[in-house]
Amino acid sequence: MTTSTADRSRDLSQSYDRLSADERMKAASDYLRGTIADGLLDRITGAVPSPDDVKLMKFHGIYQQDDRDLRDERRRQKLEPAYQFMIRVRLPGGVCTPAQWLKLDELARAHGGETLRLTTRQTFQFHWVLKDSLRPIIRGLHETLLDTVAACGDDSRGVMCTVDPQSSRFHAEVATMAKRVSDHVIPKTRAYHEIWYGDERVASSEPEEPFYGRTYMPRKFKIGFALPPSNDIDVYAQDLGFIAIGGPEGLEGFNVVIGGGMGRTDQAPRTYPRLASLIGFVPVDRVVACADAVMAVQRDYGDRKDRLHARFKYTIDDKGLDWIKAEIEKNMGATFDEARPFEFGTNGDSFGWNTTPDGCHHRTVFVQGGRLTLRLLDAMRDIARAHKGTFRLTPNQNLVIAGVEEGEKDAIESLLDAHDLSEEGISTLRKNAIACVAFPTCGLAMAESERYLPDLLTKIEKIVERHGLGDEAITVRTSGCPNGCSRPYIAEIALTGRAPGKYNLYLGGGFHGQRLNRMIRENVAEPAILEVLDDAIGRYAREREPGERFGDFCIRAGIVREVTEGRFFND
Ligand code: SRM
Ligand code: SF4
Repeated sequence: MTTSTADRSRDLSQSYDRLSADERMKAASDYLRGTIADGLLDRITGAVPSPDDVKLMKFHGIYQQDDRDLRDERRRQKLEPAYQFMIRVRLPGGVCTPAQWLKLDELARAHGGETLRLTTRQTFQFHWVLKDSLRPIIRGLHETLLDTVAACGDDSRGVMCTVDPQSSRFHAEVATMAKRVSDHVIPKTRAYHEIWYGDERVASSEPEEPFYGRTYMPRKFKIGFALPPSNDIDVYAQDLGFIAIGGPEGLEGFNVVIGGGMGRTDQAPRTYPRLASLIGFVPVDRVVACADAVMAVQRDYGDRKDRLHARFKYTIDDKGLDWIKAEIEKNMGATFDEARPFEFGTNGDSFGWNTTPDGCHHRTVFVQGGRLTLRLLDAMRDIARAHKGTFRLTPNQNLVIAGVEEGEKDAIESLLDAHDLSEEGISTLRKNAIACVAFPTCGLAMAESERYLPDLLTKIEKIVERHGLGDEAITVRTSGCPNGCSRPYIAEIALTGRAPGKYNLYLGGGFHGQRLNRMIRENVAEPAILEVLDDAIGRYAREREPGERFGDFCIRAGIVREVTEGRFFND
């Protein structure tokens, strides 16, 4: 990766007093080793005792959590919290093989509370993992060439890629590109191999992290590849997004968008969600160099003193888009071409069977809230034993049984029937709704999300039905706090948690993720939410124009004001 720019992150790490505590911790961590290996041996606690190691483990894809349903009771009993861990797998483009699926299944049954979670960035999470199970899981994953490196932490996270098999004839090329970029931006430290696989440390005169240096990125950095007309990955929510552009001869290159991000903090008005800005076009052979160049700008100029202000979106707004673009071009050694025309149609998934020109069949399976319960695990285990293609995880937390050959289709269909896996009777509203995890595992949750969404949808479905709207496609997303892990600020209807049972309500996002929504009610309970929705959906049923989307209607009818700047502040 690029080392041509002065590595300001390494310069800065010399003057510790100018850096935030997290930057100092990273710099002193010996390239993410810290004392994690010792902490795993501590028998006194179910936690990893050093708070610095807890942070460093995120770079290894591991979060220390505790069961929040039990927190108060355990406090009363003077017991330590019910510590457990979440492990996130690195899975570029959300693709895995049946053998990998079977291993994930086996590990989830043995060590992960008999459940797996499909995430909004197309990967698997294990929850409910005890300290002693961390190594068995990571070594088990290694057996099928999976790992959890940089699934969290201040680095480039899992690279996303459109899954919709019908979205484009360039799908395979773009998926390969996503994997290439993911492999390229992965941290190079051997700490992971030493701690989790037990590899010996090998002395080397080579720099351990030629790109990242000792302090890695100022904050998480997210990359995604979209294939119009599908914007399932929500490209405008990525720090760096590539939008595939094809021509008569094949895939020509990508439009590049930068500076997307959802996270905001209710009490910090200077934080805001932002849509990524389009800066130009790069040909296929310049994609890796472009990723390098963009990341180098954020590495060198991102805020390393204030983590609330450290995402790339703030660097861009502080320095100016033109300045940032010029720096990227300098790093890349080339200028961007003018962006090419493209059009998105939806950010949802296409359910049922789809067939691609290569004759392969693909079946999208609905997974409510991304949660693979034991019933779904049983079904998918049987399917994985019979399936010869791949599985693809969608950014809407659903699942595609992909690459099914003609001769295999009946067998898969019979297994789906045998396990009663059918989308019949499930509304379009429900099939494309997203909920973040929230309680009981997420340490930052303020309100329920995954456990609340099914009931909330039932109530919204009733409103939609009462107003005679039929099976309407309206995007609904809930997050248990304003961090926005379900990408709520681009949904047509969104709730973000404020306190148990209380949410901010947002309306007016773009149907294919192209426009931010706006808050219409702050810190309200369900009756107030349903009242607003009843009114807005009722008006939509009566006053909408042909083909008009609910989010667009909310703007046109003046229910909320349009967000025109590509970002909104707390107002
Ligand atoms: Fe997220 C933190 C779950 C996608 C923005 N997110 C967390 C943590 C790790 C809580 C924590 O820091 O202790 C959550 C773990 C909960 C649990 O128990 O599993 C968590 N985020 C998730 C997942 C699992 C939600 C889901 O239900 O699928 C998603 C995992 C994605 C993955 O596979 O890598 C997930 N998180 C997102 C997204 C969506 C995306 O990237 O497309 C966002 C918004 C986009 C963005 O980054 O701006 C997102 N998560 C955050 C933030 C706010 C970041 C910010 O800039 O302010 C936090 C908090 C933080 O980083 O400080 C956070
Ligand atoms: Fe947790 Fe908040 Fe993310 Fe939901 S949005 S998973 S509550 S950090």
